[in-house]
Amino acid sequence: MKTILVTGGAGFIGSNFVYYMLEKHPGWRVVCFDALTYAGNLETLEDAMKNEKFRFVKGDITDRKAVFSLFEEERFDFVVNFAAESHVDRSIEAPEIFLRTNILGTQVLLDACRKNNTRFHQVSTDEVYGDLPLDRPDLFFTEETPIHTSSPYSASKASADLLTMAYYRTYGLPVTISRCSNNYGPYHFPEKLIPLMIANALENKPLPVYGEGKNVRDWLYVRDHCKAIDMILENGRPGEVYNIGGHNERTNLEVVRTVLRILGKSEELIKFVKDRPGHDMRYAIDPTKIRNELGWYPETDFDTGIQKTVEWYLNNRSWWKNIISGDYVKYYERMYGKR
Ligand code: NAD
Ligand code: TDX
Repeated sequence: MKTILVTGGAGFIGSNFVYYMLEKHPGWRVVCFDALTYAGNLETLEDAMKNEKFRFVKGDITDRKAVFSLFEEERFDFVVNFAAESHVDRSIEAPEIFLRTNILGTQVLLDACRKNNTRFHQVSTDEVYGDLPLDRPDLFFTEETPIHTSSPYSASKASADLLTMAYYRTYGLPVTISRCSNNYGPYHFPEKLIPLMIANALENKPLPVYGEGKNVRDWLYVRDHCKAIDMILENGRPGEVYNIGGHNERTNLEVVRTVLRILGKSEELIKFVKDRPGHDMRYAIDPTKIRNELGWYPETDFDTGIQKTVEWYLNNRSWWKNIISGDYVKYYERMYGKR
C-alpha cells in the first residue's frame, strides 16, 4: 500500500486525479491538501469523501507549519503538486498571489519532501515554453525547448520548475516534472474557455472570444493527463521533465463553434472582444519522450472528449450554477475588486 499527497485536489485536474487514483489503485491512501480558494470546491470531492482510503485536509501550501505538521502525521510515498493559481487573465490583473502560491508554496512542499526524502512531482504547463508562430505548423514544444514565458502565471510556473530542478541537483531530491497542454473535461472551473463557453451558451449569454479567435491550443482530455502522471510516478526517471499532449490542436474559434454546434445554439452568440495582453499564439506539444519511455498515449480524441464534456455540463448544471452564483464571485471581488 502507498500513500499519496495530492495538493490542489479540490480543483479541476487535481480532483480528476484523486478519482483516477482511487479507482486505479484501490489499495492506496489518497490525502488531499487544498486551501479551498475560489477555485477549490468540496462538492467536487463528495464521492471521494465516501471512500475510506481518502482524506481531505484544508490547508495552504504556503503555510509551512501546516505542511510540516501534515508530514509528521502521515508518511507519504509521493507528493503530486497541483495546487496553484491557474488562470492567466487573473495573473495579468493581480500577479502577486501567483508568485506566493505557485513559487513559494512549491518551495515549502519541496522543503517538506526534502526533510522526509519523499518523491515529488510538479504539475507544470506547456506555457513555460512561451508560444509558437501560427505559420510554422511543423514546430512543437519538446522538453529541450527553452523556457520563454509570457504571462505572470507562466513565469511563476517556470520559476517553480527551476526550483524543483534545483532541489534535484543540489539536494538529490527525487523529483519529476510534467508539462501538459490545455486540459478539458468534468469539474473544469467556468472561467476557462471551454466551460465558460458551455455555461454562457446554455444561458444564452454572449461568448467572449479574445481578438480574432485564431489562437491555437492543444487540447488534452483530463483523464489522459491523470494517466500520464500515474505512469510518471511509477516509471518516470527522477530529474526528468515529461511533456504531455495529444496532438489535438484547434483554434479558439473552432472550439467555440464546436460547443455551439453540439448544443444546437446559434453562432450569433459569439462576441469578439478585446484581446488578452501578451496573448500566446499557439501551443503544441511533442509527446514523443513520454510515449517512447513510458508507453503513454492519449485515449480520447477531441471530438469524443468535447462531446463527453458538454454532456457532463448538461448533466451537472447545479455544480457550475452554484459556482457562478456563489462564493467564487465574492472571493474574486475580495481579492481583486469588482470586475
Ligand atoms: P484549478 O484552479 O482548477 O485548481 C487549483 C486548486 O489549487 C484549487 O482547488 C485551489 O483551491 C487549490 N489552491 C490554490 N492555492 C492553494 C494554496 N495556496 N494551497 C493549497 N491549495 C491551493 O487549477 P487546475 O486547472 O486544476 O490546474 C492544476 C494544476 O495544473 C496547476 O498547477 C496548473 O498550473 C496546472 N496546469 C493546468 C492546465 C489546465 O489546462 N487547466 C494545463 C497545464 C497545467
Ligand atoms: O473568455 C475567454 N475567451 C477566450 O478567447 C477565455 C477565458 C479564454 N479565451 C482564449 C484565451 C486562450 O487563447 O481561449 C484560450 C484558452 O484560454 P484559457 O482557458 O484561459 O486557458 P490558457 O490561457 O490557454 O491556459 C490554460 O492552459 C494552460 C490553463 O488555464 C493554464 O492553467 C494552463 O497552464
